[in-house]
Amino acid sequence: MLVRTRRSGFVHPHSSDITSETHYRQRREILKWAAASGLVSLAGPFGAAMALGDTKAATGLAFSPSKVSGARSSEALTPEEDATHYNNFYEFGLDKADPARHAHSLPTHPWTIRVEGLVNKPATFDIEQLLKLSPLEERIYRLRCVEGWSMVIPWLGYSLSKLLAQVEPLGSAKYVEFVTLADAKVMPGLRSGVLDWPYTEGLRLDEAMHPLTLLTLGMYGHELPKQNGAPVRIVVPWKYGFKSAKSLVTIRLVENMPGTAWNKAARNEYGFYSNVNPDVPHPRWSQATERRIGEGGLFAKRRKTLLFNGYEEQVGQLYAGMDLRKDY
Ligand SMILES: Nc1nc2c(c(=O)[nH]1)N[C@H]1C(S)=C(S)[C@@H](COP(=O)(O)O)O[C@H]1N2
Ligand SMILES: [Mo]
Repeated sequence: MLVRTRRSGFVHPHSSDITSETHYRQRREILKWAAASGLVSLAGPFGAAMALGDTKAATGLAFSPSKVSGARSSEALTPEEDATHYNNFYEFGLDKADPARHAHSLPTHPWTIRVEGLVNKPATFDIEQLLKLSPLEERIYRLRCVEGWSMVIPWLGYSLSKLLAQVEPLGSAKYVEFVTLADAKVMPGLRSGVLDWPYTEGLRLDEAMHPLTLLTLGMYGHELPKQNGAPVRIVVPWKYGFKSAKSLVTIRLVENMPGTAWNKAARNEYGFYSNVNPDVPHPRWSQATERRIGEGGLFAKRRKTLLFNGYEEQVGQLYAGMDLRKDY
C-alpha cells in the first residue's frame, strides 16, 4: 500500500511495499505528471484514491472536455474496478478474472524494451527513459474486444511515433512487430497451447506512426496494473483489443508482414488488420453490436459498433482503396 505525505504531497512506499528505488521513482514520475496536469485535483475526492492506486474508486469520473481525446465526452468512463478485473491476458489464464488473480507474479521492475530491426539506431530503453522521452498525455479511448464487449479507458502515454522517431526507421521498414514477455516461470498460462508464445502483434508502419497509436504506461492516473500489461503496452483504439499487446519487450521494424499470435492460431477468424468493423462478421458471430462493460451486465442494451471503433475520421484514410472484407 502507498501512503501520501502531507508535506510534499508525494507518495512514498510504505514499509510493507518497499520496491526498488527505480520503481519508486517511476511511480513518482507518473504521479508528478498527474499532479502537474491537474488530473489529481480535477478528480476531486477521487484524486487521492486514484493516486494511491486504489482500484475501486474513479467510477464514471467526468474529466474536463479539454482532456478528452478520441472518445465522445458523453461516454462515461468504465469503472476502474471493471477495467482491472475483466481482462484478457492469456499468459495468466483464460478466464476474465485470471489476470487480476495471477498477474501479481509478473516482475515489472527492472524492465527494458528493445527497439530494433530496420532502423538506423537500434536502442534499449528502460521505463525511466521512456517516461522522460515525452510528457504523458491522457487519452480516453474506447477498447472494443473481438468478443463483443467494450470499455472506455483513460490511458496515459504518448504516440508510439515518438519512440520510433528515436531509432530512425529505414526506408525498407514497412511493418512493426510487437513481441511481449513469455516467461513460463511467472506466467502459468504459457502451459496452455491456445497460442504460440510469445504473444506477438503487428501493424503496418503507417498505422504504427499514426498519432492515435499509443505507447501506454498508465491508466486512470497511475501506472498500469499488471493485469493491464505493465509496465508498457500498446493501445490501438480503432482495432480489436487483441492488437493492443501487453507487457512489451521488443519492437521490431521489418520489411514483411509479420505473423501475429491470433492470426497464427486461427487464420480465417483473425486477419492482420483487425480493424473494428460492424459490417464484417467474425465467422462465428456478428460484430454489429457490443456490450459496454459496467453497464448493467447482460441485460443492458447493446450499443451499435462503429466503423473503426468510431475513429473513422482520424484513420479512414489509411485504408483508402482497400477492400476491408478481404483485408479484415
Ligand atoms: N500479451 C498479451 N497482450 C494482450 C492479450 C493477451 O492475451 N496477451 N489480450 C488482448 C486482448 S484480446 C484484449 S481485449 C486486450 C485487453 O486489454 P485490457 O485487459 O487492458 O482491457 O489486451 C490484448 N493484449
Ligand atoms: Mo480482445
